Amino acid sequence: MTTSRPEFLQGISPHHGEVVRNVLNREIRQKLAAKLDAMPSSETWYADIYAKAIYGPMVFRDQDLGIADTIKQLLPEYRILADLYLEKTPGDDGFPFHTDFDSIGFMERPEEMLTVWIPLTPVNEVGSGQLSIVMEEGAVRLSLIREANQLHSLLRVVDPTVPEHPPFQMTRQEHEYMERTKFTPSLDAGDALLFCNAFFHKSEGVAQGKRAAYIMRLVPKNAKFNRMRLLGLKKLGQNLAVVNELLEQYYPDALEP
Ligand SMILES: O=C(O)CCC(=O)C(=O)O
Repeated sequence: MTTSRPEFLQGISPHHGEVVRNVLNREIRQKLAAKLDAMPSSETWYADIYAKAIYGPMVFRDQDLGIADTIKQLLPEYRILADLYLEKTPGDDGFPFHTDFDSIGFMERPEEMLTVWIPLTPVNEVGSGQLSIVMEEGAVRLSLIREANQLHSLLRVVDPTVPEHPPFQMTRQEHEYMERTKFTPSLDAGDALLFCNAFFHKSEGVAQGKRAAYIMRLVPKNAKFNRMRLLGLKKLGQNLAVVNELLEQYYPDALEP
């Protein structure tokens, strides 16, 4: 676990920036890698920026991997909603600083979504494809502005009477501030970095070989979902496997013809 946690951060997100060691042991990692290797890359824009990207392999549901049980013990107050697999090679750009509201804007409180990022190859030095997150209060405030901006745009997808607003943009100074203050943990294969998706994060470069990461998106068990924004994401074709499941579960009437 990481040490000092400012009170404001604790208040917004109890797990942001936590590192948990050896969440997936070698045997599970090997089984997981074999499954993911056998699956084709998804047809998403993720696949344009990674050597291989599988959006929603849903392998956390496989009994023989036991991932859901592991997470249940680690984070009993959460439920796993989705997963993602990314392979990154030296030529890939990866993601610059971002938050994930475009795909998870369906939550009443999107900042509560928790990512469990598990490298399947060690990421313990520069050039190994680490993940950086930012925990400074200023950056968190900026991220919440971005959240408001993206959720506004998502409402507009369904309700054209919502007026247009210029897209969120980061200044050079804000970008430099994040680079200066980012936290880039050293992780072994199977360790996990926990972070809330409302907080800025970015993928660092890979100098050689391949970096593989298995990523899960979790929500508090009592999370509430927003009907209109779910419909907005459905209209945009974003994160459809999860969006359709949530609509069926919480707003089945919205799917009636
Ligand atoms: O693994 C990466 O390169 C990026 C992961 C990421 O941005 C995310 O999980 O939201």
